[in-house]
Amino acid sequence: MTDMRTPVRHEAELDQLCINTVRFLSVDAVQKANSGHPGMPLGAAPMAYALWTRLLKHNPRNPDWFDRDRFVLSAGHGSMLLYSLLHLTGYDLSLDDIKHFRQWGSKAPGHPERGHTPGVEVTTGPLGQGFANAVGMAIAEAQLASRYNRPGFEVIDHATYAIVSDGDLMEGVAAEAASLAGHLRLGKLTCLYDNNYVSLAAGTDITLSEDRAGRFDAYGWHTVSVDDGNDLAAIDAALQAARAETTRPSLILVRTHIGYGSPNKQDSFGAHGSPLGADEVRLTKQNLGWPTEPPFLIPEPALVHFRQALARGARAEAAWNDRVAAYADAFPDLGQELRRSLRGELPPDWDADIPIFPADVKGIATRVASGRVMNALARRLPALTGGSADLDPSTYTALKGFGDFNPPDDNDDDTQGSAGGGWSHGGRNLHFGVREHAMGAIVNGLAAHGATIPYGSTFLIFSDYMRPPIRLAALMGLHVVYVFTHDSIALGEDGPTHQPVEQLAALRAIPNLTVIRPGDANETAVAWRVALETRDRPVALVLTRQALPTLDRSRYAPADGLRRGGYVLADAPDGRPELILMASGSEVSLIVSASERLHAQGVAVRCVSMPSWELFDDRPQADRDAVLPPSVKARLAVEAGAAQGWHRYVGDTGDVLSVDRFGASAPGNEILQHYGFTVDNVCARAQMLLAERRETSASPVNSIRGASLKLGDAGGHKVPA
Ligand SMILES: Cc1ncc(C[n+]2csc(CCOP(=O)(O)OP(=O)(O)O)c2C)c(N)n1
Repeated sequence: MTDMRTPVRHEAELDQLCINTVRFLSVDAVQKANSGHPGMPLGAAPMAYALWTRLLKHNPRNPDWFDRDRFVLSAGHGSMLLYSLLHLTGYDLSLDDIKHFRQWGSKAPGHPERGHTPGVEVTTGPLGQGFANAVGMAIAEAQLASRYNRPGFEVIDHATYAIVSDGDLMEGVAAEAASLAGHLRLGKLTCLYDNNYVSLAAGTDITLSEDRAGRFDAYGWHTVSVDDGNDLAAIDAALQAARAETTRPSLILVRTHIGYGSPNKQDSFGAHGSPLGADEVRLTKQNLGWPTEPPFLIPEPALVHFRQALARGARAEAAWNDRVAAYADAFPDLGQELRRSLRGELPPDWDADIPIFPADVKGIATRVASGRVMNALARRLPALTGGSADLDPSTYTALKGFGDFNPPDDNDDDTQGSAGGGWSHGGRNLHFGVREHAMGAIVNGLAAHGATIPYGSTFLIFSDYMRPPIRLAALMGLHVVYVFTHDSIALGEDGPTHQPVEQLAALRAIPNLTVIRPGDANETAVAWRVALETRDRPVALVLTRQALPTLDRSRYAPADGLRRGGYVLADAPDGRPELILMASGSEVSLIVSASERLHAQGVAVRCVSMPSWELFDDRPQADRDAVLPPSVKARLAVEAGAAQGWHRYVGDTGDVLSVDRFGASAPGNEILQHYGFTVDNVCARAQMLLAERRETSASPVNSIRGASLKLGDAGGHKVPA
């Protein structure tokens, strides 16, 4: 048994002491919580120890130091492994937090959560996501290095590491991301694969028999195998080989044993997700020569060794600060730009080129307006970077002339699909290929990395393919922008497989995600402003394929009303409506036309644009009541999507013109007719509501029926403050 009081004499002895400290801190925490995953930390502790004490560039006193290496525990269920490393190396995570692992108020939650625990880069747990986040981080590093570094001034120079598990490699999102990472030649990305042949419910012999190294070789990765996960020298050598490899990402396949050291549970799925049990903890400690008491033992020599990270980290950060200062002297403009991007600030006048779209009855699609706005932003906003899942020509998301992110020596002859500006790791146009899921997770990695404002784009229907990372972006509060186009049955001929119905409702159900469906080109411009100013959560822009009239804002309320989520476009005389029509996106122009007809029929109608429920719900009650006065019960919402949720705004007595079945294959206009999205039908539904109101009550608002609606009159709208 290790004598904890005597100084360690040999380096190997100290290594072993440190590794076992990580192991049993993790095991004791899981045991005390009576919940968690002890098997993974027991097996993966040596590789984690080697990386964290010998290679990883980090400063525990400043987890936000920008040029730190990024570390992702993709196998988030092994969270105690990470918490042990964070505590031992000196991050602000106390032993008490670890003793309260998985308990209310502890900084050591069940799975690693970004923003909750200092030093946790990304929230992980849903397998595969962390792997793809790491790819995004490596892309961010490569892009920023290419933009900012100058000979002799390497201001951006860090690596990205991840520990990944069988489950990670089984998930499709990791396959997508790995394929892209290989193609992009992300040489500073290294994944350590905890290759233990056991997952949650069984050995992997019943689920996973492909040649993993061969698969990654085929993706264009550099692969190294370590036959014994306890062989530190072999792990070190593999890590060094990965570091020396600069043109391919590296996968180090480390043969480990889940639950290593546990006499009765090693190599069994029983060690995966349940505490070992008091008896087995004791037996495991005895087996590995560790004192059975006290729990949470941290031998002094181990702590001293781990805590060397503090001085090393402080030195590294200080050297970097000097480097950045010298850089800012040599390249003042770039230095200023870099510092601003690092702080996540928008440059002054970032929005100076955003176009104002002239009123136009024929109008343009909001996807086209979005494309113009993005390109107007790109020059002044270097942090803006992103792309689509092979749909740029349809989503209008290419930043023209701002380069394509690809290996520099690729694609010299074939410039198909290029946004212009050259192929390099400095390109701001990311080409995700047909990989929506990875795109979602990769943009999360870019946002978590910092100094970028990433966007990802596809058809709204395929937001379903990226729902898990959207949810995680919202959970992490990442500043990501989604550009979802082809937003309804109105997209037409592609038919029901491509026509979103329930996707808007599904996105709105995600907490902390702002969904904006602008009603015309000028609302689209404001939506982009909101998306860029909103730094603490993701924003989804939901845009049309088809052209929409650009409203004449001298006649209707300014598009800036979008900031309030819902605003009165045009009102009944004296602001006393008997009927409210509300709509988002493409249906706004429909209710505007219907309002004109109803007004001619003598109805006192208010027309409300509702581009964003989340922005609207954020307003004080009085503001919301000013838009939707509680006394007005006749309310009709019009949206070419599922009705779910609209009753919050139309109330029990209101109505929703919606799409609650699948779409159809036909030209968009025809489908809209068949589904009732016509002025005739909106007016008929509105009149029915009014008739019902008159039947059920002698409404005082009836007295203003017949007064004139001032649509078309600049003073006609009444916009709440
Ligand atoms: C997307 C997703 N599906 C399912 C789970 C539930 N789960 C947690 S760990 C795990 C498998 C664990 O196997 P492995 O990745 O090999 O980890 P190890 O058992 O080696 O710790 C599963 C299915 C999850 N966390 N994420």
